[in-house]
Amino acid sequence: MSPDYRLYLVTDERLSDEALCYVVTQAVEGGVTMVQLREKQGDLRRFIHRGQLLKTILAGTGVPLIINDRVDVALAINADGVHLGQSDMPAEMARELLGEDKLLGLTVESMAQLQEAQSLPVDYLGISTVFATPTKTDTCFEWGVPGLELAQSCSQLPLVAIGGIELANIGQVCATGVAGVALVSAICGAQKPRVAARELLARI
Ligand code: TZP
Ligand code: MG
Repeated sequence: MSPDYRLYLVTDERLSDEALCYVVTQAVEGGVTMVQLREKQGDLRRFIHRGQLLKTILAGTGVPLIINDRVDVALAINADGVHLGQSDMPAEMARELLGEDKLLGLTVESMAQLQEAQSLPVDYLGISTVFATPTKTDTCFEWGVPGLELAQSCSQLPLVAIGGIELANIGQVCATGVAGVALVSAICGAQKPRVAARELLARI
């Protein structure tokens, strides 16, 4: 069965362990189809610990757990996949280590990267960033909706759009035909993550 990328939650590392577990539990109840654990600042122990917490929460839900950046963490906790950036381990090496059964995603930040990625052994591409977002300020390019349409027409691989996506614009993003949308603040920052996820899903 092909993965369901439609509503892809990327976690906010500022959440405490308790808040992280709460958000993910609620978001899954609300219908998120994929969860990525994203930890940029903390140490490796913390990353692994939080990965184990989410593995427990997601067990039996059918929602895959993807680890951001780190193939070793994904292997250590037997997560369902890895999401790489352009400066992480090369996709070929990650695929070699992960085997064929794990999901592998790669962020692309330009048309050139999108085209280059078509021949890589990845399952999907993250299109970053669609809109400017305070959640990630070191981005170099905004695709916008027209850019997303162009990307979609050029890619054989499923695309997951990320950056500044919220209830107000998710409809126009999904209308481009992308396989999914990835969000941090629209769910992690919501008072009621379950309600937020449900409302977002309803617009997809
Ligand atoms: N990569 C590109 S934009 C982004 C990441 C991790 C953050 C998206 O966060 P938000 O809050 O959904 O705009
Ligand atoms: Mg990365």
